[in-house]
Amino acid sequence: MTNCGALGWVSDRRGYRYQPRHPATGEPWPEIPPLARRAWRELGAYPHAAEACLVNFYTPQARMGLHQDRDEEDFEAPVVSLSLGASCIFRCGGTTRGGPTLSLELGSGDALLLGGRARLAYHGVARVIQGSSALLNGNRINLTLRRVTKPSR
Ligand SMILES: O=C(O)CCC(=O)C(=O)O
Ligand SMILES: [Mn+2]
Repeated sequence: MTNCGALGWVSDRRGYRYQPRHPATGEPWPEIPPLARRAWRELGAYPHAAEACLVNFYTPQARMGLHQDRDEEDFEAPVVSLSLGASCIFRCGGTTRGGPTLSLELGSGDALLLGGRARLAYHGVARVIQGSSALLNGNRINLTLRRVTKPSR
């Protein structure tokens, strides 16, 4: 729904891409909040900064289909995902579409890392759990932190 960080994930008629400015305002995205940067540093164990922090907003009815995060250049970098507000049922499978998945509940404050062999795992949000949190009026926010470009080593 929106982004912070050096690069934001946008979609329009031309497709999907990362870009440094908000498509409507032309402004740079706001900085990634310090607590989210700290989660990236401490959980990600990756020696370069996160460049993108996608902010997904889920109404109680919203879902996200199974997909891989593979529009980044460096799969050595993990994806760090932070959940806020309503809990959800998160599904995670292997690296091929259609394989078995496991379901886990993500609550407010939970962090999930897709890294190593799981970096390209298929994943998605099966549903938001109603009545699970007093925060955000039954809605859920997810922050997804990613390294987009390959660092020059
Ligand atoms: O909302 C979530 O927990 C997952 C979000 C996600 O997979 C994505 O934005 O690529
Ligand atoms: Mn994803």
